[in-house]
Amino acid sequence: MTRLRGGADGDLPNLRGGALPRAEELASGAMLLRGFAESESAALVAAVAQVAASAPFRHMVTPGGYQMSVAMTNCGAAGWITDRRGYRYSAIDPAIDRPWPVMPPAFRNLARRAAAAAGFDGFAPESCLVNRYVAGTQLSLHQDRNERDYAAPIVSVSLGLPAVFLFGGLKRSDRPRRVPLASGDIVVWGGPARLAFHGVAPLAAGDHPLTGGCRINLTLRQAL
Ligand code: MD3
Ligand code: FE
Repeated sequence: MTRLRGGADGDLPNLRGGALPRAEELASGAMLLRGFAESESAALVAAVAQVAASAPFRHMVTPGGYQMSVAMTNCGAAGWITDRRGYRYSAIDPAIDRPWPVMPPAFRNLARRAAAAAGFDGFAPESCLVNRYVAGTQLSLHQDRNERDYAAPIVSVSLGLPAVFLFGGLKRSDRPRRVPLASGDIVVWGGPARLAFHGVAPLAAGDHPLTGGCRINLTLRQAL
């Protein structure tokens, strides 16, 4: 168990006489940084609202014809999309036929610091997918394979209602671990974990001071 700088209360003592563990290696290359984004979370949620004012959240359709229960939008030079033609990155938001909104510098800077804290220096994401979950929304097990270079990690930031993240193995049939994620938590997914199957269990209803009845997840990627 290691402790990293960056957590809002990373240096506070606790009743066990030590420091709270703020960083946990979930698997080789997968580092959970609890509370890493806590102190900036309100600013991040405000920036998401700005992005969504230009590129509204929408429920995309999978190649198989199913509408996703997760609502999505993007910012940055490229955004992840799906439709009947497949999964891919696009510089244009197909809903409005315009480029995605600029990535807020706070997103890029936070992702760079988190990646560095997990051992990945020089992370420079040009794409941020914003996922919005309400009660009952889930994301079924999948791999992220639409990026050009699997050597770059993916940085994910959880905001608002807590979720149970499902972290599987390199085969779909590997039984996933259940990892609770709270607002302000960041996970850096690199190394062998980069191609692990993963998903999100159905969101429990709740009311969070930052986001009300939803959970927002940012995934920052070097996609191009
Ligand atoms: C593990 N999003 O957008 S983020 C996705 O909470 C996605 O919205 C989830 O999976 C969410 O593709 C999970 C955590 C995450 C992202 C990418 C990964 C975990 C990952 C790539 C490889 C392994
Ligand atoms: Fe994913």
